[in-house]
Amino acid sequence: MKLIGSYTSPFVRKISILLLEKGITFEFVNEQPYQAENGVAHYNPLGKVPALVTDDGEHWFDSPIIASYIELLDIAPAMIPHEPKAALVIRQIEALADGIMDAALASVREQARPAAQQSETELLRQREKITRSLDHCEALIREGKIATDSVNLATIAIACAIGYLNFRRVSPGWCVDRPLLVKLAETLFQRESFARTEPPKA
Ligand SMILES: N[C@@H](CCC(=O)N[C@@H](CS)C(=O)NCC(=O)O)C(=O)O
Repeated sequence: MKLIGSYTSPFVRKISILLLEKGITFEFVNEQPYQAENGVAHYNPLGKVPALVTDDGEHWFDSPIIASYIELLDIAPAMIPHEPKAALVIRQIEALADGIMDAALASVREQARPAAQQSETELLRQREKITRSLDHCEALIREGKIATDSVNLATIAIACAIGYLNFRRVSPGWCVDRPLLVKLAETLFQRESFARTEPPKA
């Protein structure tokens, strides 16, 4: 199995962690989707990472679909519950975490443009998405819908989103007044799968 991705993408990190937690061996194919002449479109016509290529040559893309494919392999530990409604709850939290990643990535891309072309309105719009979504996560934990010490697709996705905020210094004050989210992130960051997939420092 080959995982096509970059070491800085939080979506790729989510998939790497699922594979590591399940002990599935894979080859990491390093591709930079934002660099000219990259080979990502060969695996995903959208030109985005992650993409997964199975030993049978199937191509899977978009991280939620890849997560579903990995779960279909039926290798313990389960990262998505079997019961359909419980699975949907986990998938919705994954979608929320992915949305935080999307908004953070959009902010990073906006800030990479020449200063005169950057839109404060757009940056604020993305920041508000992140703030609302983090507040929603904190509330979900407070209401007992997410346990800070459970390891599943939802908690992994949330921790990857927070790891990306830290890495790119987007919303640097995210931890203020969100003690439960801090606890969740600190718990998951201690796992070997997270340590092994930390984005490069520079
Ligand atoms: N919804 C996609 C988002 C993936 C995504 O946005 N990946 C970024 C890297 S972090 C990318 O490849 N961007 C390239 C582009 O948009 O052209 C997923 O969950 O896989």
